[in-house]
Amino acid sequence: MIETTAAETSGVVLSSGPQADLFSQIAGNPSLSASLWLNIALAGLSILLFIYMGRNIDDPRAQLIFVATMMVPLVSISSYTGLVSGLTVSMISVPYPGGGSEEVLIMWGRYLTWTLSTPMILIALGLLAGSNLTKIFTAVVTDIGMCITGLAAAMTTSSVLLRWFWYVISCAFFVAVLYILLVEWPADAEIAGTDEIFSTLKLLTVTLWLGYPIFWALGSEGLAALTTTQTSWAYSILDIGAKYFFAYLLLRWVTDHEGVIGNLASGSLGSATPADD
Ligand code: RET
Repeated sequence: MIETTAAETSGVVLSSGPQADLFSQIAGNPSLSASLWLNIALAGLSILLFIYMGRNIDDPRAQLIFVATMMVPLVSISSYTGLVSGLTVSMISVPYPGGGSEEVLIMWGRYLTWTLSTPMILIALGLLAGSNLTKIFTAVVTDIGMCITGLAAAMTTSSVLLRWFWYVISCAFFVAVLYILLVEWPADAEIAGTDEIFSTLKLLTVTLWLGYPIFWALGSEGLAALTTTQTSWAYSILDIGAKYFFAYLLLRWVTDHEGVIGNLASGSLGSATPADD
């Protein structure tokens, strides 16, 4: 008799090969699967809710904030579909600082899709703060640098030292992002009159974003103090706060204060020195 796996009997496996094996490995681990499916469900609900919330927004700058924020759950649902299907995960031989290496399931698709989702969060925050193009550009490119070098850290297997060197480079980019979030934009938001909501979102963002490099270091990509499933749950929970909850708070404020955003539009985005006149 030919043996069939749980995934095969459920009728979802149509092929065999490395990707199908990874898919079966994830599907066969209920907790790991749940950490991914929960985000697919929440991203789907967020998309529907945000479309509904944004239905009457007329001001172009408020619409731009909406589009950028809407992209966050849209990228997220794509990201988690890539992970759960086995497309954007690999078995990688991770070298550990104590010596030796281990073959572990690495969800590298996360780092790749953060390259698309995190700039959207920063664009929305920069627009909300009434910041100028220079600062928004700087935040976006240093953030992309952080994500791509984080991907390089996760995928480097040749040398433990170089793996962690990538990690340090990524952290350096992150410091630049934090500087803009903590120093530049709060000052802009004060002038723009959006400082109250900005400071709430800044606190949420900075606190949760700091969790990512911490869990990278503790997780299966770093020191392996946590298992792959625990690491995946850590990122999934951080994602719920940093994406859907963040986006909900921001969009709720924008729908209630469209006029404030509209008044910002005439001044800041085009000029090099925003709102200091
Ligand atoms: C990595 C590892 C290398 C060092 C640093 C990292 C930072 C990641 C961050 C991710 C934020 C992701 C979010 C996703 C939402 O879609 C790449 C983990 C600094 C801050 C908010």
